[in-house]
Amino acid sequence: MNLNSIDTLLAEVLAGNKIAVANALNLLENIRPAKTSRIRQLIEQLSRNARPGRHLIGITGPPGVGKSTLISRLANFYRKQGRTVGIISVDPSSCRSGGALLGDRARIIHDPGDSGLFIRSMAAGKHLGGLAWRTRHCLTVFEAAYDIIIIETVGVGQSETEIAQVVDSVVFVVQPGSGDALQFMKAGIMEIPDILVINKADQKKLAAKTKIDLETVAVYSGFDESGWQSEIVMASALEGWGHDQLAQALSDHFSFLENTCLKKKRHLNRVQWILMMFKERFGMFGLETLGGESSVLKQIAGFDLTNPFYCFEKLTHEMWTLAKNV
Ligand SMILES: Nc1nc2c(ncn2[C@@H]2O[C@H](COP(=O)(O)OP(=O)(O)OP(=O)(O)O)[C@@H](O)[C@H]2O)c(=O)[nH]1
Ligand SMILES: [Mg+2]
Repeated sequence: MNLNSIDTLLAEVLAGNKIAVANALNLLENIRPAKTSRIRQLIEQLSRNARPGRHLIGITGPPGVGKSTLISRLANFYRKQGRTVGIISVDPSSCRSGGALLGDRARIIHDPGDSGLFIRSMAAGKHLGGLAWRTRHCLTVFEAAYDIIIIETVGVGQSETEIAQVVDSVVFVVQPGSGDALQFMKAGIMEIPDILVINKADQKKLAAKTKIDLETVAVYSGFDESGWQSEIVMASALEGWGHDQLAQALSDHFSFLENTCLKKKRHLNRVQWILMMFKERFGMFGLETLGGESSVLKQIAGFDLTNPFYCFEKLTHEMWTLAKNV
C-alpha cells in the first residue's frame, strides 16, 4: 500500500486504518512549506468525506480532576456500542519543548490492539487554551475516520470558550469542593458549559454539596442562546460509574443540536479556524487592512468553506490588493 499517494491515504483513513491515520496526522502537523500542497489536497478531500453522524466532544476542566480517567471510561462505553473513537489530548506542559509529551496518553487506559480507538497527544503550541489551528487541521482526519471525537484540554475560564469554537458539545469536569470554577461561572467570566460533570463523586458528601452549588448557577443562568439548559452529571471514573449518564447527556445534547443549530455551529467554527490561520500569518496588519476582525469574519462567513485554504487564499489576495492601493 502506497500511503504517499493522497488517494490511497484518504481511502485508508476513511477505512480507519490506524497507520494511515497516524501518517495523515504527521503530514498535517508538518510545517515545511514543501508539504503545503499535499496538506491542502488532503484537507480538502478529508473535509468532503467527514462522517455524517460524527460527534465532536470537548472535555475540559482544571488539572487532575480526572478528565483522562473519565475519557477512558467513556471511550470504552462507546466501543462496546460498536462506535469508533478518536481522542486528541492537548498537552499544555509541552509548550516549551514544542513536542507533545506522552503523559496524558499514558493515562488514558485502552487496548492498543483495538482498531476502532485511536489516541493522539498534541502540543498546545503558543495559543491560549492550546487549540492551535494545526489541531484543527488534524481534526479533519478524525472527522473522516471516527464516529466519536473527544478532545481533552486543561484549564478554567478561557479553555471552554475556546474549545466551544472547535467542538459540538462542551463538557466541563470539576471535582467536589472545587470553588474556582463555580466562582468563575457566577461572575460570568466562564461560560456555562453544555454539560457539567462532578467527577470523584465517590467523595459523596462533598459531591452532593458541590452539585447544589452548581445547580444554583446553572438554573440562574437559564438556557443558553441556543435554548439548551446545561445538565449536571455525577460520576466516579475511578469506581466506574456515571460515564453512561454522561454519554446519555451527550447524546441528548447532540440530538438537540441536530434539531436546532448544528449546521450553523459547525459553519461558525470553520469561520474561526480560517480567521485563526489568517491572524497567525498576517497579524494586525492583515486584520486592519481588511477593515478589522469583524469585517474579516463577515467576509469569511460568505465563502464556501469546504476548503479552508481556498478561503485563506481569497482573503490573502483581497488583503494584498487593498494594501497595494493604499
Ligand atoms: N477518587 C477518585 N479519584 C479519581 C477519579 N478519577 C480520577 N481520579 C484520580 O485523579 C488523578 C488524576 O486523574 P486524571 O484522569 O489523570 O486527571 P486529568 O484531569 O486528566 O489530569 P490532567 O490531564 O493532568 O489535568 C489520578 O490519580 C486518578 O486516579 C474518581 O472518580 N475518584
Ligand atoms: Mg488528563
